[in-house]
Amino acid sequence: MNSPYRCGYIALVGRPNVGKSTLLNKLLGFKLSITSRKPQTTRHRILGIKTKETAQLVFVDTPGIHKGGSRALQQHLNRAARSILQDMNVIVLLVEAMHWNEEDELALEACKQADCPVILAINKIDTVKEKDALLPYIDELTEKYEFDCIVPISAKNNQQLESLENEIEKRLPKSEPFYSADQVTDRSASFVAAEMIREKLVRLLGDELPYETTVEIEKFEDTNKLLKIYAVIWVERDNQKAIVIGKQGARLKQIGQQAREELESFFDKKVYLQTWVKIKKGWSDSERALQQLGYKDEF
Ligand SMILES: Nc1nc2c(ncn2[C@@H]2O[C@H](COP(=O)(O)OP(=O)(O)OP(=O)(O)O)[C@@H](O)[C@H]2O)c(=O)[nH]1
Ligand SMILES: [Mg+2]
Repeated sequence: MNSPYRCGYIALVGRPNVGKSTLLNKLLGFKLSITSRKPQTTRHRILGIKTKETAQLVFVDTPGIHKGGSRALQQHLNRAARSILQDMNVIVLLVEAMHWNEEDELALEACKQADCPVILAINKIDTVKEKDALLPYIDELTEKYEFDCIVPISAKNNQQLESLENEIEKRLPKSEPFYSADQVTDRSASFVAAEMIREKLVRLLGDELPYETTVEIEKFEDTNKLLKIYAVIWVERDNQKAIVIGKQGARLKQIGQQAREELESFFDKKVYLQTWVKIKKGWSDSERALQQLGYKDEF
């Protein structure tokens, strides 16, 4: 009863697509960070704050650590994921059951450089048909580093998430909460809105649309009864614009509808959403354009 309050920062780290953002949303109990089947979905650091009676857990979802390409955006994402690790109280290194590769190795190397406990969470255990195969895999990972503990989980199916949360919580420092109990993220409402729209783009367009798409909120008006959101979807080329808009605007309409539903659920309010598609040539390769779109001032 009398145990002191705990509070601290917990980084969710790992290669792209292992389920970091899915795990964050499940731990929080609501959808904050966007997820998709495509690797490199998360592009920005985002805090998810969970306030409980015993502790405040400040989760940090990070872009997946991957083999760096030459493009400015990709390099920026790798740097971002690494720099986040410096000020953490606990790191959760997320890997996928039965699939360890070079990029996991990179993520592990980044964790080793940080000066805090590292919990290994082995995700997607629901996909392992032969449960016996998991034990030798765990043994193999144990050899790689002295992890503080290892918890096999399924973020998707809510398996073992409570154990993981307990392991995290008991490693947090004794401290008063950093954030007020009603704050769920450090990000603005318009950031969340832009991300939810981007998720629909990634999910609905899949491989048709390359990496060079981003969303900017031009206006965000919160009236008594209605949220009015005006968004621009930036692409690099004419043909990409046509893909996003679709035949007679069908694609864009679908994106808008799905995003609006999600936004209404997140903000618990009616949403009016207006979207435009515009072309900005070569933004993902240009340092200046990255800055303009908010990729450069976060760390
Ligand atoms: N079967 C299964 N799939 C999962 C599980 N957790 C996440 N996924 C799926 O894995 C894919 C990637 O999930 P994300 O949460 O977007 O992964 P991420 O690590 O945040 O990816 P990046 O942001 O690209 O680094 C999605 O299709 C998820 O539905 C799980 O426990 N089991
Ligand atoms: Mg993610």
